[in-house]
Amino acid sequence: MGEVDTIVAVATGPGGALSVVRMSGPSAFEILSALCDGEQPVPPARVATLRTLKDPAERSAIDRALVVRYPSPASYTGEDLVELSCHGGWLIPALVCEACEALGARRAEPGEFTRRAYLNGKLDLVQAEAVADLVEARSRAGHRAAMSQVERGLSRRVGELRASILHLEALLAHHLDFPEEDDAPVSVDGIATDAAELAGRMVALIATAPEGELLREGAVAVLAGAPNTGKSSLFNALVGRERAIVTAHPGTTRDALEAVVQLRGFPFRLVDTAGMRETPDAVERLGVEVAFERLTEAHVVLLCVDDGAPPREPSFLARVKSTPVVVVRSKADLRKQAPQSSAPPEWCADVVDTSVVTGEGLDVLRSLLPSLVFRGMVQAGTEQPVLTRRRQTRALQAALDAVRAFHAALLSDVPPEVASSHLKEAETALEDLVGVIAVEDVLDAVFAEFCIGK
Ligand SMILES: Nc1nc2c(ncn2[C@@H]2O[C@H](COP(=O)(O)OP(=O)(O)O)[C@@H](O)[C@H]2O)c(=O)[nH]1
Ligand SMILES: [Mg+2]
Repeated sequence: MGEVDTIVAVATGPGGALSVVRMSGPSAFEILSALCDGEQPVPPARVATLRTLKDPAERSAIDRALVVRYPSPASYTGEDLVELSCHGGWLIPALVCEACEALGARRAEPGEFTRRAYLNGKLDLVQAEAVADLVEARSRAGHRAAMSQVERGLSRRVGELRASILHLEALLAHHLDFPEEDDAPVSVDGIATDAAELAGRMVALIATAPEGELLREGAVAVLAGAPNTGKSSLFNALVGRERAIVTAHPGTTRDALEAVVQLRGFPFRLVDTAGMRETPDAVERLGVEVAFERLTEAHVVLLCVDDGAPPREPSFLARVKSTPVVVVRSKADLRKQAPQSSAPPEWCADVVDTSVVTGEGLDVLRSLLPSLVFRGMVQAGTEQPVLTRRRQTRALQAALDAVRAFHAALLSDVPPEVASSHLKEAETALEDLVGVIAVEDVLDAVFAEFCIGK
């Protein structure tokens, strides 16, 4: 790695009343002094101090800003870091950055502050990823998962798994050292049982991945059904504003409209489609094709029907066999008598009567959709650690495969010394997952309960 330089960037979004300019690196304090033209006293560490920032070339004032100095290592990046709260808008933050650049700083790359924080051991990789998710969260559940990862929820869970691997290694070492002991505390069978238990915990964490990954993207909920069955009206009611065009004339929605909504705090991408029907109209037929395409990426389908009759499975659902389907019997306010409630047919998850006129059934849908798509999180609560990225899932899967290989090797004729190489693999996979781990605390935990040297 080359010489570390000093980076600068506007940390806040453009156009606000205030902006924060951040600068990190070995020259940060020097540049700050020059920015304050060397005459104003250097602000004390970690105390917000008012300073006039000056243009280094023209010596003219750019802004009066609150300056905070964070000496290394007690800063976000672990380096000397300066935060300048200046006036916002479009020009001032840019001028402040340019002034810092003129004094020797370089514009930061995206994510570079957090990258430095990781490299300096301030965050592990999972936490660093979660910082990005936190800023981009668009649902409360997504926010909670990101916050829990920032607070090391997932890192701790991975740390526990890693400690269990080290424990297996230690048991194996003990077994190899004292194989003949009659009352040996560790038998091969015992180690195999522990390995199977560990694999089970890994499986449970991996099982959170499909839902966790959807927290960032949003689950796709597609409104399908024949024209005029109230799809667009339902879309508008769930989105909460008049987005889609609603008309009494069948076949008006020709495109697929999409809106991001939160249902009980979970992110959904609600997709309104053209009705599914045979039509001679070329434009409408295109819409029907788009509807079919969107169906294939749905995580849940809302099949709208506008009579109270027992629903029949439409042929197009053959395309989405494994996706849960909710039958929405719309326009309930128009029906004279409540339709008989019977058990939903086996091809659909539930049947809900709705009316956008009275609001009937809308709350049922708002709860039902998260419970179908985010079932595990709804049941376990959103405080449990979940995997939210492909990278995390792949690493954990690699670790699981290695633990299973270890288990299989133990129970076959493979010498235990050889079997143990699989444990090393599993360990490496988990290390890759969180980046460098503080090995010390893991080792401490292992040896506290394992008194091999007594
Ligand atoms: N009374 C009543 N009319 C509805 C309801 N939902 C939709 N409609 C009417 O049914 C017609 C078709 O609705 P629309 O949402 O455009 O159906 P789409 O073709 O499936 O998108 C419109 O005239 C709506 O006003 C409802 O819950 N109650
Ligand atoms: Mg429509």
